[in-house]
Amino acid sequence: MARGRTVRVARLVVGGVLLVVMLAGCTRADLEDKLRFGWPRGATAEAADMRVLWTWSSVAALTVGVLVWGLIFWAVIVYRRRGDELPKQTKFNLPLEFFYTGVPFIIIAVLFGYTVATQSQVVSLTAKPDTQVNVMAFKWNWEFQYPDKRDPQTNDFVYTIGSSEEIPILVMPEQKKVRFTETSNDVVHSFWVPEFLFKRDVFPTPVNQFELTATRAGSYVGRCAELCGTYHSQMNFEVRVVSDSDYRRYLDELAALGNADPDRQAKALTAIGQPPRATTTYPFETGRLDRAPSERSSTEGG
Ligand SMILES: [Cu+2]
Repeated sequence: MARGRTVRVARLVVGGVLLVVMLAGCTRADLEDKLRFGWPRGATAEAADMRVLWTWSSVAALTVGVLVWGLIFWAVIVYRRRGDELPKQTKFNLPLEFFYTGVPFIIIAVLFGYTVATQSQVVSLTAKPDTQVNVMAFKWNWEFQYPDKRDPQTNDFVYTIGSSEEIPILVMPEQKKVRFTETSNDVVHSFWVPEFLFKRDVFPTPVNQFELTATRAGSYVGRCAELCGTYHSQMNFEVRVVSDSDYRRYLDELAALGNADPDRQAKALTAIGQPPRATTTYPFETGRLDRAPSERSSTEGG
């Protein structure tokens, strides 16, 4: 029996050493990135913060799981039925009951603490963000104002606005803290960029504010995530994450064109070498309810 135990201990030690050697090759960030447990690769720094919480919550859950499975199999194997005699019957075990009430409470308290810490980090506002975008939602489109730049003619902030023909495009700089300030002109909408793993309701009042740091240049579809009426499902926009210098040039172009130019969004995007129209979504067809039922059924399958 002593020999069996020695072999078991030796195996554990070798396994532990191998694990340490394997993990030593990774930095903590590498390791966390591998241990995603299904968490999507978000395009913001905030999405990465939330990923860390998810990773370590999953590790904690698996640790508890392995322990519980271990105890179950141990009990099943070690206390197999040995005969017809009933095992000793006990009523309660006070220390054990305190233990299995106390330990889960400690676990949820720790998880709760980390959740609150991550949440307040993700929604925190810095004293001085790198730039700001005002998001105005209305039935059923979006307007994006850039308070960093004014139209020299009117002295209003430069802005772009979506229409039935054009998807509104929110341009933001990469690797910069962007403060979003949301207001609605009518009902409650919700600003949602799925690849940012972030969503925030847009109220007529109070104003909602949050900050995001985009970590990957690219085009990301944005949607309204609050049922706001007939064309709610078509209330799409696009976020274009560009370099900081392109972002500044975009604002300069908007200011040069002026808020009166209806085609300024496409022109300013072209000027900074970006596709002039949205690439992730398209404007909805406004005329579809005007058509005869027979026409509708032929294109929409009934
Ligand atoms: Cu909406």
